[in-house]
Amino acid sequence: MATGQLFSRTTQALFYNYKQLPIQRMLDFDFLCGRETPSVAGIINPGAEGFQKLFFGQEEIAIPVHSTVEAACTAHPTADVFINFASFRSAAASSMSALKQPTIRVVAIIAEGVPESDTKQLIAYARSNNKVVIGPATVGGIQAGAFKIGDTAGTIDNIVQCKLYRPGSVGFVSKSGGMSNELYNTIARVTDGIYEGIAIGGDVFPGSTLSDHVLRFNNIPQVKMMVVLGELGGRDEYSLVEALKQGKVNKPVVAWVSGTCARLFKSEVQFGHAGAKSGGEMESAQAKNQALKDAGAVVPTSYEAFEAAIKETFEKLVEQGKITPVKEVKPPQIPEDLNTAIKSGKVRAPTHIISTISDDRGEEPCYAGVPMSSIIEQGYGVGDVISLLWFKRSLPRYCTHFIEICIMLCADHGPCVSGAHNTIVTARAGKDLVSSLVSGLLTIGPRFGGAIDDAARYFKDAYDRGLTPYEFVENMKKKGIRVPGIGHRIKRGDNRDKRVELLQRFARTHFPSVKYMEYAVQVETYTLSKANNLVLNVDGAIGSLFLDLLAGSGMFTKQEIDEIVEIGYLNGLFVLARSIGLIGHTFDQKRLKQPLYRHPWEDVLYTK
Ligand code: Q5B
Repeated sequence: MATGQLFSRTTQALFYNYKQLPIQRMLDFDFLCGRETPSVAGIINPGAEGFQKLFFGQEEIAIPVHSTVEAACTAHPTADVFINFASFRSAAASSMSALKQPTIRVVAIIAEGVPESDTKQLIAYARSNNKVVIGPATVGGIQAGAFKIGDTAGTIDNIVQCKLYRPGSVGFVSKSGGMSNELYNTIARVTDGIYEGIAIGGDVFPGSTLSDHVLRFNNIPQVKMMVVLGELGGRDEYSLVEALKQGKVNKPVVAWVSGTCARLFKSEVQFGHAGAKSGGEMESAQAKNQALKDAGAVVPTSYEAFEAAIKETFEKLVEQGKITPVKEVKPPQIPEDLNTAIKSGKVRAPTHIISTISDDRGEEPCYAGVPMSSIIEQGYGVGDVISLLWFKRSLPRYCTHFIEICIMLCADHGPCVSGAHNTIVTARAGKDLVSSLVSGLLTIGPRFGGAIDDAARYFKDAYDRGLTPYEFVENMKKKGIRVPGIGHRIKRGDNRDKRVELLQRFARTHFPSVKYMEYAVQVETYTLSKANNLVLNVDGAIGSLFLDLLAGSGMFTKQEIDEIVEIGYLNGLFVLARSIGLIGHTFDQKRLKQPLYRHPWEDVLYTK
């Protein structure tokens, strides 16, 4: 692998699996470094295509999403790094298909737990095709001021703290991703910073080794010294020892192998990484530190002394004139995400919607402030829920019972009424439940079922103004308006609507006052004297009785009653109730496997 640079300020990657946070962190890093192009050219999200919106500095950009590795590589032939955020189950297969693409040069595998046999195949393929694998089980790597893999180096604050937004003179390689963050900090404190940092991952078989990267750093002119952090277990460090002994590395190497404490344990110890277990003596941290020291690396006596050793080595190079410490630059400020800024109280933003009836943000949803558990535990019914969500208050039981009676009585009125007919025809045309339902609901209006509000408006106005039924009906006639709530296609003076009788009986027994209903009955008496079909219908009964409920319950002010009537709440009762029947008709037709409806010619008058 030892050719040199893996990345540059123009390197672009393909990102496998849509993970919003690490991609956004890469783009924020780009902005911090003053890159002109985003480092993520495309996203591969198996089975999905399109675009993902992300921020590049202050601007939103749309990054193309591809469903396969092949499609992404064809679309972005200059993107040569493949960042694989697949799970351990699919990481090997997707990494192999990336390695097989001629455009891909570097593959970083983040997943832990990739089967070792799969990793070995990836390594063999990569080596024979002159490609580089970083990982598995890695956070990735970073070239300061140029390119960053996924979550490497953590938050923007940490990246700024570690001066990773501009290149320094130190090449750093570590097994551990977590510890590399620690070392980025240490190196920034005592040197002019990182040029490139790689975490090779903690697996027994890493895709690329410590010595692979040290030898590569040795070929990069900007890297003046190397820092290596190994760990107990495995023999990877010995290939570095060999390289040092053979004189293949001519820049200073400061190294430490962690895990010296393993000797304090009586039995074999497995640390966090799969590869980090104390095996034989050769694999101990002590043996590896000694071997590195003997081969010429600067090896401190403890991890605590690591920082001082790095500092000393760096200062020596500066004294020798081999390093001219880089000039400090001030990185740009990354715009803070609105949500983060709001959370921290730094900014405020106007809301776009106001809602007063329900809230699902807490532990349980609330209807008008009443938690769902109270609604269930206290045995609330549908009438109570309607009173909370429509009227924003708990109404007395007789009121909520009345609402429930309205719902039950209006749930259906057979297949021949306008709504049911439409629903049946729609269901028979093969349409779905929602289409069949709304097709029926759309017939609800001033003639069919939707006369409740107007009935309430006109009866209230006439009663409150003290009009006699005669004056009221004749005034309406003069204006050419049919009295809402009066008249029915099949009900007659001698065949009254049972539903109306039931509602009236309930109200007479439970309501404190039924003055509006009695007025409607007087209107009916007058209209029946004109024609036998002009009965008080179910809309008229509900409209007048709801006026009595609002006025008699003592739960509403006069203004609130006017507003309810004005806005028109009451048709909602019919809409809600009849939805039950219309849904039933849809299921009925589907269950009966009814064919497409066609109206018979004989039932149409064809005329010119
Ligand atoms: N005339 C309901 O009419 C209907 C008059 C009137 C003065 C009136 C009609 C009407 C007001 C709206 C209303 C709700 C269209 C009805 C419902 C739910 C349902 C349905 C179901 C269910 C019926 C004959 C003569 C004419 C008219 C006069 C009629 N209504 N005058 N005020 N209100 N009502 N809708 O039978 O002199 O001959 O020209 O619009 O309250 O929808 O079961 O089916 O649960 O599903 O077609 O119950 O009353 O009568 O149009 O032949 O009129 O009476 O001016 O006089 P019809 P028409 P003239 S409940």
